[in-house]
This record gives sequence, C-alpha cells and structure tokens, in this order.
Amino acid sequence: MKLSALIFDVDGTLAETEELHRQTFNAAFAQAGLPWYWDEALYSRLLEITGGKERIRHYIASCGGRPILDQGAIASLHADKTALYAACVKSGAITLRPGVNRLLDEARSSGLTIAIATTTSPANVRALVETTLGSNGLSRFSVIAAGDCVPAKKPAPDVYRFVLERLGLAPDACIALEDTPNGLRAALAAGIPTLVTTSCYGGLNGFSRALAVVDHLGDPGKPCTVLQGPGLEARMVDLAWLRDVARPAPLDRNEQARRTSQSPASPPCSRS
Ligand code: XBP
Repeated sequence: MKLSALIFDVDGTLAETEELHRQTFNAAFAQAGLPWYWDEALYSRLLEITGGKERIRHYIASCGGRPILDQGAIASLHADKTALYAACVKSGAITLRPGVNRLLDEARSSGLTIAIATTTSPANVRALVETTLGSNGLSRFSVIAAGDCVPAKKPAPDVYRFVLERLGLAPDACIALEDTPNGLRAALAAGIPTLVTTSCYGGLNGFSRALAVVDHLGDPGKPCTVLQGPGLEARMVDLAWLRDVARPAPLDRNEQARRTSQSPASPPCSRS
C-alpha cells in the first residue's frame, strides 16, 4: 500500500516533554498545598498510566497519595497543571527533537498527510506546536487527536482509530511514530506500522514489534543510530527509508508455494 500519512505521537516523540510534565505536576501539587512530590523514578513508573488525570487517580488509588481527591478536585488540579505546563512551553522551554522539523517539511513537500495522535491535553499540543512551528503550525496537521477526544487512552487503539477514520485512510497506508511501549501497542492495535524513537522516559524495551527503533530521527550534523531494524546509510530517517522499512518482506519460496497451492486455480482464459 502506498504511504499516505505519518501520524505523530507528541510527548517524547515530537519533543522531550515528560520531564517538564513531571515538574509542572509537582508545581501544581505545591500550589494546591498537597504534600505530593513525584521524583523521576516514581514518575517513570506512573507513566505506565497514560493521561494526567488518570495518573493522579492511580497515584491516589495505588501509591498512597493522600488526601484522597474526588473527580472534580482531580480535574481542577489537572487543569492547573496544564496551565503551568502550557505557560512553560510558550516561554520556549521545549524544542522539537532532532529531525522532526526536517521530516515534517519533507512530508509536506512530498504531499504526505501528517496527523497527531496523543494522550496529552489539547492545550499542551497547541502550546507546543504554535511555539515550535509558528502561529500557523497547527494547520500543518490534517487531524489532531488529543486527550479526552476518545474514551480509552493508549495503549488502547482508540486515538489512532479516531485519526484513521478522519483521514479516511487504511492503517497500512500510514506510519505511526511513537516513543513508549504503550504508544507502540496503541498504534499496532489499530494496525498501523510504527517507528519508535527512544526517549528519556520511554525506555529501551518492549519495541520488538516496531518497524524499527532509532535513538532519534537525525539531522545533518546530528546522525541517528538504528537500534533495531535495517541499516540507514543517510543516518537520518527520511521518507525513502520509511517506505523501504514499511515495505512487506518478500515471501520466501516455501511461503509463495504454500499460498499458491491454497489459492483456487483461476479458470483458463476463455478466448471468445
Ligand atoms: C503522554 C501522556 C500524557 C502526558 C501528560 O501522551 O500520557 O498524559 O504524560 O499530559 P502521549 P496530560 O505520549 O500520547 O503524547 O497531563 O495532559 O495528560
């Protein structure tokens, strides 16, 4: 199937944002007078739960977070965190990861559709994209699926299925770009071949079913390293390499023979 779209995750993929999320969660807790502090080790574990409100709820239910907050208080606390996070992003605290801008430009000049499929809140996406890609940055994405737009967050496939439906594309006409096992599971469950770029909080394991794993997309002067998958002479992920990596592997002779023997013989051409 011809590659028609790239679907980008946000946190850890477009930009290394999770450390700022962690810091603004802690700032919101302090602002609310809560005795909570998520250090890096705890936050790494809490990232198993996608979605900030869900993460706070999990912390209360499973990590002893006290006092216990009701849903309304959690939503209000999360809104305060989102405001703090977006303000930090708008101040220029975050830049795009290597190769992201280059690949976005190549996709646009090649007529490829680009979209976003993320668990993070829409306000966070808006702040990141407008700050790093300019005031018209959001218009470069045909679909932006974020936060609570779907009932079930990653690793559920909902957000990717939401994007596919609005793009009107088949899963194998797209490639997803992700950085975590949850994100990879979500994209694969929607049938979308997925490239993984490893990130600070995404870890190095759980990516065996990815098309390939690289440390980042690479840029001139900042070559990437392929951690899993075929070689990359250019040391930068580009559309040609992505098309090649996503191409179905040639069937071996035995497999070809098996499939031929199973397909019903086509009737002889009748020449009238
Ligand atoms: C990452 C997440 C989000 C962020 C925090 O989303 O799981 O919850 O950690 O953002 P993705 P919110 O990798 O899909 O971009 O507090 O807005 O949820």
